Amino acid sequence: MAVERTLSIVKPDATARNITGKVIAKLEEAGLRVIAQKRVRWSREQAEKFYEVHKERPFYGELVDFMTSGPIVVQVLEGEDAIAKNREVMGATNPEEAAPGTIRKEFAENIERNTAHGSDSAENAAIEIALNFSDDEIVG
Ligand code: FUP
Repeated sequence: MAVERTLSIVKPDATARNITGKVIAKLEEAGLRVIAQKRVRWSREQAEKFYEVHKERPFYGELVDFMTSGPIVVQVLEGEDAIAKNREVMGATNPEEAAPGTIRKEFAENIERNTAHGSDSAENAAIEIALNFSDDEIVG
């Protein structure tokens, strides 16, 4: 195991319901440290670029609509094995399949309005962090 960084997003369904603190508490309880954080609203261009890998998928347009429908909280998380740990505490993409106690099981509304994002690899984490934060915004 190594200390890693990953990009986390608390999505618009969570900001709308005023439960960002509850979501972030789950991350911290799992041993992840928030080393950068800001509440922003993405432009369409930002959301399209972030989810470019899903461009050909049928849900792409709706996903971009949703991610620009309200504010989000973007974060850099740091910790031992942070990428896998964050995905574990988020739970499966579809909340119906998510394990008990996970963020998506407890808070997600459905597969699209699923409360949290977490990078899926070290390569994507580096790309996604650079898309959302400058070096001087990551304060440890
Ligand atoms: P995850 O890594 O768990 O966030 O899942 P994916 O990268 O497969 O999907 C990214 C986002 O696309 C999901 F968080 C929600 C959305 N999505 C849908 O809206 N419908 C689907 O069938 C699959 C994903």
